[in-house]
Amino acid sequence: MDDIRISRRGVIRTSAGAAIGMSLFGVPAMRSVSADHGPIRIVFIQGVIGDNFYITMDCGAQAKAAELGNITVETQGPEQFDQTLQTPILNAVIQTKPDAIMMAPNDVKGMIAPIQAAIDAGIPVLCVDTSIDSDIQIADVSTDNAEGGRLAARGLAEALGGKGKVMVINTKPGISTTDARGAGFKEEIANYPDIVFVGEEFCDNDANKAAAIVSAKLQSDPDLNGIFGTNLFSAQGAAAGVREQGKTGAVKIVGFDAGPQQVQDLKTEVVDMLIAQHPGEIGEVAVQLIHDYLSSGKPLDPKEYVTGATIITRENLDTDEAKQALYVADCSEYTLTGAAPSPAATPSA
Ligand code: T6T
Repeated sequence: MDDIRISRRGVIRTSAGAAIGMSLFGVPAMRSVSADHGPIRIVFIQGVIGDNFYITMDCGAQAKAAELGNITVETQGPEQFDQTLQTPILNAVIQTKPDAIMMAPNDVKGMIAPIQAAIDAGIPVLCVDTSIDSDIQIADVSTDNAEGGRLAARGLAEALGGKGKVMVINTKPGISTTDARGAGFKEEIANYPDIVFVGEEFCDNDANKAAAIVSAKLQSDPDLNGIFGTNLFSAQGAAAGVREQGKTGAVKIVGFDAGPQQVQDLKTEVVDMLIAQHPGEIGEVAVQLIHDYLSSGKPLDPKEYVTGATIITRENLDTDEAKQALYVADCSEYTLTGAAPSPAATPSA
């Protein structure tokens, strides 16, 4: 497997064989603190509530707001990853006229008009994690999800010794992040001639549905021996399905994210590799950028920022680096990383 880092200017591939257990992309740097701004009220609308990924992101946002001073972050989100639930929340938030909104839109197309309504009301919107098919937002901050998908394919191929039958369990179409991970995975897995890709199935971001899909698939296709779960719930469900079918170890799983149950699944050898995003960094960088935007009155340039990810395996689980990448259940477990905004790679990089 390649050792991959995504630098400020793009993807750098170095020697093969060293990626597992390494921090991948995003190089945190300290950012200077300025207090010469009036009070700033930010509302953070999560993709879904109760997800350790967004909980950790909130902790990063709160920690950065406290560091900068005179900034409040109020957090809420829909009960499910569903644009019909997220839109009324955004509409209600617009009525309260915050200084800015940071949000993880539930759908690339369906959330454009609701976000436009916020902008029309004079409220700047910054997209965190997920995005929309538009450039009306002041900026985007996210993991390089396509590269994450490619990385998952290489990890799964390595776990399978380059030979097998694999599938993807995804959330639902229209979510920018998981769409990109699925696409990156499919693109990369095609480079392995002895690995058969049998398809992608969608679980609606529901771990129980993911488990049912995987159980059924293992019964109908007993040769299936590799699964990529594109996010926390997909991967958690895939692991449950494999466990239910008594196929622990025989079926290899690579999962995106690093929630508590996923870490447990890694320890009990149901899962082989996790790609932990750095949601705390996303929250920190988002608050910094909103602060910069409101303080300067100038458009953010560039508009796309990328944060890092860390590969976690049983081999490196006990290292400080891996422990720091695990998602938290509440903010008492969170420490400010000091990550600075890192522009996404440009095509010319
Ligand atoms: O994987 C994250 C996030 O990046 C994605 O957009 C939605 O799912 C998660 O929140 C994990 O559940």
